[in-house]
Amino acid sequence: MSKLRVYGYAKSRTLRTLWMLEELGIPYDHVDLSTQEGGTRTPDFLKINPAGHIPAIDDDGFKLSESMAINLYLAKKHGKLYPTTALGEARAMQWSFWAAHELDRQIVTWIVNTSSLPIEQRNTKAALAAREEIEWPLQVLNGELGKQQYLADPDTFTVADLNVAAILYRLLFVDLTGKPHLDKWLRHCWDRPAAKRARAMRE
Ligand SMILES: N[C@@H](CCC(=O)N[C@@H](CS)C(=O)NCC(=O)O)C(=O)O
Repeated sequence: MSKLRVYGYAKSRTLRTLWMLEELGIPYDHVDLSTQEGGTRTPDFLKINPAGHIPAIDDDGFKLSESMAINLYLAKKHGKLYPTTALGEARAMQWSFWAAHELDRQIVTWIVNTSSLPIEQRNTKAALAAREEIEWPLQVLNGELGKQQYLADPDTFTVADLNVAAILYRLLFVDLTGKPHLDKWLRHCWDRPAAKRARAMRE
């Protein structure tokens, strides 16, 4: 059986998969693939993920992409951070799909156009629209986390928390005053030793 291989550099959504792998403590090979200069569109990489995005994994011949799906799969396969009931599993999927749909692209658009890009390339209109779009989902999350400590299982950190907190990575550097439950939960999730090891790969 060959070692699991993860494709993608840590300064990308691959951070999410690296965090999960660090939580699981399983051996893996990291192919530090960048999105620059067509790195994700080479014939070799398109055999791993025909969609040409990172992260992607090759788990002994089983190829999978989409960060949320990869993490759900890995947690379930290795029996760690995976909810133990059908209800918990459903909630983990619910939160992962919700965050991917309502927050992922929007947060990237906001941050890229307010800080990452050179000033002359920033699109202020797009940044404002994205910031507006994430306000309600962030309020929803703050409200839920005021009722219970974690997302899928009220008392236990699971893949649901990892997936959503990973999508919110850039909010660690943003003032979350007014959303105290979200702020506390986000910092608590990223304070985990495995999360710190993953972060160290990009910071
Ligand atoms: N929904 C996907 C998004 C993946 C994605 O867009 N990855 C970016 C890097 S963060 C990428 O591969 N961009 C380069 C490309 O599309 O060629 C996921 O969550 O895995």
